[in-house]
Amino acid sequence: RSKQGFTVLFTGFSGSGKSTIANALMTKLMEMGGRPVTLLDGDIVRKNLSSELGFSKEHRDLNILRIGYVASEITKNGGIAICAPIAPYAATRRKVREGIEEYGAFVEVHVATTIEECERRDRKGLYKLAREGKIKEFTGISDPYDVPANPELRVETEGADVDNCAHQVVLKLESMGLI
Ligand code: GGZ
Repeated sequence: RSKQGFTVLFTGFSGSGKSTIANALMTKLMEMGGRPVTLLDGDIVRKNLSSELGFSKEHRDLNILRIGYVASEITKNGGIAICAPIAPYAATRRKVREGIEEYGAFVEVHVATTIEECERRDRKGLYKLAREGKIKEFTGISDPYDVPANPELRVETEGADVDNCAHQVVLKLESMGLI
C-alpha cells in the first residue's frame, strides 16, 4: 500500500530561513522519488495566488487559508506539499492543520530563528525599512507572531547549515512513517 500524502508547513519570521530550508527539503524528497512534491513558497503564492492581498490580519489569514486549501488537495491526492509562509497566527495554522488532517498528515516546522538574528542578517533590507516605519505591520517589529506551542519540529538555524536543517525535517518525516 502506498504511503499517505502529507503537508509540511514551515512557519517563522521573514528572513528566518524558511524558503531556503523548504527548497533543500524539496530537493531531498524529489531525489527519493515516488511522490510528486509541490513547493508553495511565500513569495510565489503571493505573486500567483494572493496578488491582491496585503498584510492585515484578514489578508494574512486569507493567504494562509488559500495555501492550506491547495495543500489539502495535494495531500488528498497522495502528494507532498511544502509550504513556507510566515503564517503568524496560531488559530489560522490550526485551521489549516484541521483541513489537512482530514486527508493525511500535517507537519508543522517552526523555523525558530530569533527576531534579533533575522534583523541582524536583514538580507533584503526589510527590517531597516520596518524600523523606519516605511513598511507598516511588519511581523516581529510592528505586527504579532504567535510562537508555535506544539510544532512537530522546531529547527534552530543559528550555527546550523541549511542541509543539516533540512535533514532534521527528513528524520522527523521518517520517524512519523511518512517517507
Ligand atoms: C511581513 C512582509 C511584510 C510585512 C512584505 N510583514 O522576506 P520576505 O519578504 O520574502 O518574506 C516576507 C513576506 C511575507 O509574506 P507571507 O505570505 O509569508 O506572510 S503571511 O504568512 O503573514 O501571509 C517579506 C514580505 O512578504 N513582507 N511586507 N508587513 N512580511
